[in-house]
Amino acid sequence: MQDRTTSHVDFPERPRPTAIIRGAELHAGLLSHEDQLRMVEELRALVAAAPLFSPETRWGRKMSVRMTSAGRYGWYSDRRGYRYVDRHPDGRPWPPIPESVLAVWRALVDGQRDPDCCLVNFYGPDARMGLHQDRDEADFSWPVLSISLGDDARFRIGGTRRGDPTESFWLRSGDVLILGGAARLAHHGIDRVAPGSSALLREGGRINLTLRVVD
Ligand code: MD3
Ligand code: FE
Repeated sequence: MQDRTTSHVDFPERPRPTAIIRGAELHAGLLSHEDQLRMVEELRALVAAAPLFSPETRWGRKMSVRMTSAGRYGWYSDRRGYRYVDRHPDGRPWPPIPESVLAVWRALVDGQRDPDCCLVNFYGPDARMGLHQDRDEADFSWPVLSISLGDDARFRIGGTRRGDPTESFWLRSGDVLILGGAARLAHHGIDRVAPGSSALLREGGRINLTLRVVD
């Protein structure tokens, strides 16, 4: 196996995916341990400025994943539905997207535009995310980029239609996934996390960052 890790999230050339699964481009192990530690430090400051909260679904159920955001927009959900909003529920604007996170987007995504939103999902041992599509954004020609940190997670991806067959694989700490093209509208979710599989986060759990262009 070629060593694809690097220590300062500045890649000498465009990294190539290690696998493409149903159109999803997996960059397994792209972020070195040092990259991940630096990112977690920046995320601790982010969460201090924009605390994690548990969104409610439109059916009034609390999601098991805790969330917050950074950037011009953050993702929000309550009984009125899912939407992007320009501030945290506490009324403060979302903090800026951390530089270490922007560096990954700039290295892997074509086009001269930075993302509008960095959604931060935190998974405790019992958190899951049901199969869904991401379609609250205006322009599906921009990919979504996802970064996994902490415990391993069983990721499931299907097709554009809800009944399409699905395939599962593990997302591990330091993995980056890019969802573009037909995969941009694929159904996907997290079946479960594997508690204790990573020592990156002292408190345990899993963080997933998703970077999106919103409007
Ligand atoms: C496929 N997050 O935040 S990341 C989400 O691990 C979300 O927290 C999951 O689904 C998580 O909406 C999965 C991988 C991912 C992210 C966005 C996608 C897969 C995607 C958008 C379109 C298709
Ligand atoms: Fe999603």
